[in-house]
Amino acid sequence: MRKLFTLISLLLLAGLTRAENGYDLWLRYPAITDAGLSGRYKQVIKQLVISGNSSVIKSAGSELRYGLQKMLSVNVSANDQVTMDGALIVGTPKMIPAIKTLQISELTAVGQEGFVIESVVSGGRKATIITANTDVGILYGVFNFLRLIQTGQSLDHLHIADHPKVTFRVLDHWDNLDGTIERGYAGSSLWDWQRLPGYLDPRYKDYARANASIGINGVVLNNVNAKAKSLTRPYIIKAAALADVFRAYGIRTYLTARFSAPIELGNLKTADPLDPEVKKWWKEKVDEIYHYIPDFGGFLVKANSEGQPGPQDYKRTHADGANVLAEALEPHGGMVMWRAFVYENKKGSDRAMQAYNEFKPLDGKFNKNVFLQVKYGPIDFQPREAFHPLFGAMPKTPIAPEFEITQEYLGFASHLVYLAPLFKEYLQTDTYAQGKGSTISKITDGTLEGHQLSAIAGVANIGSDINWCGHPFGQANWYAFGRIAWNSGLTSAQIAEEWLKMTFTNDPAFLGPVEQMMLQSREAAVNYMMPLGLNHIMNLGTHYGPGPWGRIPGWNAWDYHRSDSSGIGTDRTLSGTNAVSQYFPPLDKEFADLKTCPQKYLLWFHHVPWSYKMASGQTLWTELVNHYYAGVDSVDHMISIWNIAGKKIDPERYQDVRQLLLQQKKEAMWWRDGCVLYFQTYSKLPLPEGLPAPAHPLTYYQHISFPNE
Ligand code: GCW
Repeated sequence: MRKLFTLISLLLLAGLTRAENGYDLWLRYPAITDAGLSGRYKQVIKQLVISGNSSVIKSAGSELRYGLQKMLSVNVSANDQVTMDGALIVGTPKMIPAIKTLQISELTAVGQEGFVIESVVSGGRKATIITANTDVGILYGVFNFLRLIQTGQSLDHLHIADHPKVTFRVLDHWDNLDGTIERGYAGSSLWDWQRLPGYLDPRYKDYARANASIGINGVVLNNVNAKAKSLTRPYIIKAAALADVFRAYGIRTYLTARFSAPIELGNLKTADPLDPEVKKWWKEKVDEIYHYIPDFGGFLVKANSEGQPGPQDYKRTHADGANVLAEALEPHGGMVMWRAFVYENKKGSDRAMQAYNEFKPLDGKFNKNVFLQVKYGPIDFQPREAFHPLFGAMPKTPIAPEFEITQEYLGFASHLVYLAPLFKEYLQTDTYAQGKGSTISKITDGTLEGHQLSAIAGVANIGSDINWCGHPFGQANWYAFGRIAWNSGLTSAQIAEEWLKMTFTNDPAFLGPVEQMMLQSREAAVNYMMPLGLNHIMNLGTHYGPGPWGRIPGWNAWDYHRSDSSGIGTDRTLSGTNAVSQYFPPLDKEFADLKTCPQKYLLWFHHVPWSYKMASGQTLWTELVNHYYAGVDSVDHMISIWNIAGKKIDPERYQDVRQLLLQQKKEAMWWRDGCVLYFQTYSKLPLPEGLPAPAHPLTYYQHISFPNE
């Protein structure tokens, strides 16, 4: 009888619990089942004292109550007096006298967005305070406090003071007004332009919560390949409705600006940035936007790149172009994020050099509210590139690095590739711009060149899929971008662990192995796709799957790998394009010398003989092939980890990831076998001993078609 009862209640429970579909991201707040731990937490949270009326404080309060309710089943009602031990006091010193009395000295250092969380004694009673100078600081403090509980940390003797190192931490959406997303692999756009502004999808708020929880404070709503229509009044009003939702989470809204909008919308004859009518048009357009979106963040602009209009159409410079927008935005406190992603697809020119050549002479010519937004590498979000030589080369211009969170070149939403190691690899890179220690991280946060304002951007991987990102582990990249934008000193392992705990479970039998799996995943992808500095050898049309043999009008993968009977790789030394000269000493020489060039950049900077002896003592050919095989082996390893550790979580997400890993394995082999067989047609060398031969001839791999091609 009792057994039957248990069975029935279990079935009922199963019916009531929603299947895990990933929608809740890292904000699941599962109930804490360890009675001892939850008991200790409850001692600290017997009472909630929160004060402030702003929408941001309301967001903080409701998140706090929601999280505590779900994790600890405590229904703390807010009141304004501390009446017992175990109060959680939340607010700025201005709003809460009890906090003011404490005179928290750390508050001076945490600035406009930082917070302090501290265990204190207030009026003779034990309490915990979450305080800040501003309401948004409180919101970030609340998310941090909840994270302590989510990740199983102690709430006793807290003494945390934290603040972001970068001013503008922005997600760039490449969302089109028709609902499609350029390079988006997680469904269609979240923004329902048709039903905005009247209908506000509840997901807008959940999206804002997720962003605020990791400190993202800006979102660009639309694609850099922009339509002027997004600047028409109806669309401004739609954007304003989104901005109203995001504002309550400390997020400012930005738009992309199509440079020819004065012609397309204003019926002007020109978009020449020095034309007085054009200046007037932008000024009035910007004033109009601020009427509807008073805290509008500004414009992100792609100009004179891949067919987009720009100032060069009128023989003006990028600085002239950026400044006309900057002048219009400045009185309102808005920014311009001007992209440095430019290249002309001309034979004989080295694409990796163009942005530097075009922008470096403009240093010092941009208005003070302009950022130059620079991709991490000079080609295009490849699995690994040499870093962009513009970092450090324009000390008078604040530079915002641009990362791709969406996996355009890293297996879309099918491959598990944890990107924190990639983000960090670039931020830690030393440019030597002002001697040793001139890291991209210091250029980004403004400390190296003495800029007050700083910015960082990530191209979003978010869409309408139920789990937001397509691949359950794609969420980790969104999470990691925010955390690293906040503090680039966090390690990839720390971030992975936090995310895993909050997203899945605190079970160490899951955490240890799965964290390892994540940490090796980016190098695995580099290995099976483009090792040793190879780049741009994917299928040229889809950016999916291998295509070192690829040719489409205007494009030739060979231009990137340059294989011939003598060797492989692009000579960017003095005997080649001399791109090495764009780097600061000693890097220029280090990269130029085959012996000192870091192996990971080898084929980026050099054309290397197949028989060249590598540091390992093996020939280049052997080592290249070994990298490809090691890449596939790593995916095998990831699968074996997941097969065991993955069982520690819910069956839905376990199966989801398992299926995707199996697909990744198949495609890693497609990459490996296709590339090795193709390069073998040049090297004419046998596979290193002991490696299994590909299952099919080269033509088989060359003809694997990809849906939607
Ligand atoms: O990576 C390339 C993409 C384009 C993209 C462009 C850019 C938005 O293939 O789809 O366009 O970069 O960054 O502007």
